[in-house]
Amino acid sequence: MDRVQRAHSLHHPSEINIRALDAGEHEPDGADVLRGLGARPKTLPPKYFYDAQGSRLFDRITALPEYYLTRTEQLILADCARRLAALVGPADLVELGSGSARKTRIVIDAFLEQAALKAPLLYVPIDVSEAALEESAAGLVSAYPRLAVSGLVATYEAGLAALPPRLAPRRLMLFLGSTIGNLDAAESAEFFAGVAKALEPGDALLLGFDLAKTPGIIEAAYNDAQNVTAAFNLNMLRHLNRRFDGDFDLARFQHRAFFNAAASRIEMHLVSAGAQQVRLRKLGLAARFEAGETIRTEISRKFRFADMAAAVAGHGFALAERWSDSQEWFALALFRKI
Ligand code: SAH
Ligand code: AVI
Repeated sequence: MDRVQRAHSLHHPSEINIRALDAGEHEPDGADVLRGLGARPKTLPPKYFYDAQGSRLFDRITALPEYYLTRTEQLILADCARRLAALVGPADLVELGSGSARKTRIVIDAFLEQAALKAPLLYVPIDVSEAALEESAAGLVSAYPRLAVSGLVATYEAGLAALPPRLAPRRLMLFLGSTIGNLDAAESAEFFAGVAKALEPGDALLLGFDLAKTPGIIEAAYNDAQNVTAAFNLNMLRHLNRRFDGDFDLARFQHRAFFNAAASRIEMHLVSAGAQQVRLRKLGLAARFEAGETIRTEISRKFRFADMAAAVAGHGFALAERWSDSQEWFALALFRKI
């Protein structure tokens, strides 16, 4: 059986269609957890932040005074959306890691305004968080009568391999929020290869990414005064406990986030408060921790524009336009598939 046959429909009001896909053909659920906790140093994939509570916590992060990323990207989008729609022309919108899709509304508004667009506008959100996808899709169709939402609860890879048929002449792929920074160089290369495969010549990719800046500004964004980022980090353990019948004691791990200048990235870790053993029964795993040992739960890379442009160009894209804020803290780049 292939992935599409295994997919099941979650929802069927007329304008919403949401399908849940298996993570992939290659791996059983949790194989990446086993690999990460078996490695030295220990790591866990950031996708496990995003159960329903994790998506809510991320939403709270985006409103924090220290977390400049979301509001900066939102300002840039508000400035460039009309030009973006004019450059791309009538297109289906496909968004990877769509989350609440709040910023996406600015893009949707601009594409709905296009005189040439024949309704409906197709929006394909792809996200591992079923709760975030359900909530954002319901909000979008009630706000936009001319929008058809065809969502996929899936990893990027599985979602890209199962896109619905096109309605418009072009496809615009959106990857916002600097979520690209949560992938390391090898994962990014694989990601861009998957995006390139899902696009035809003339299609477009809009990428939002955080730019390198004074480390203190970046570190503050991941160490907020209200400890919401700490709660977000620790929530990954709660999610793993529920999903894999585990016994992580959240009181025995601490949030740590710092800027690794050599790698130009934030690293988020969970630090073990003492020597302990943790079990994830559904995975048959017993992991030992020494006092002070950490699990790296996330990297968040901070880029130079030219490096990102070159990395994407290497996958058969040409840079069509770039936008930034007045402080050059965050960038949006529009690429056209060659
Ligand atoms: N694009 C939104 C949300 C960013 S948070 C914004 O800019 O604010 C990252 C989103 O990506 C979350 O909603 C999370 O559930 C999703 N995500 C993380 N890893 C994923 C993966 N491997 N595949 C698909 N979605 C993923
Ligand atoms: C989703 N991603 C881009 C966020 C980031 O900034 O790397 C996730 C996050 N982690 C801590 N705060 C926010």
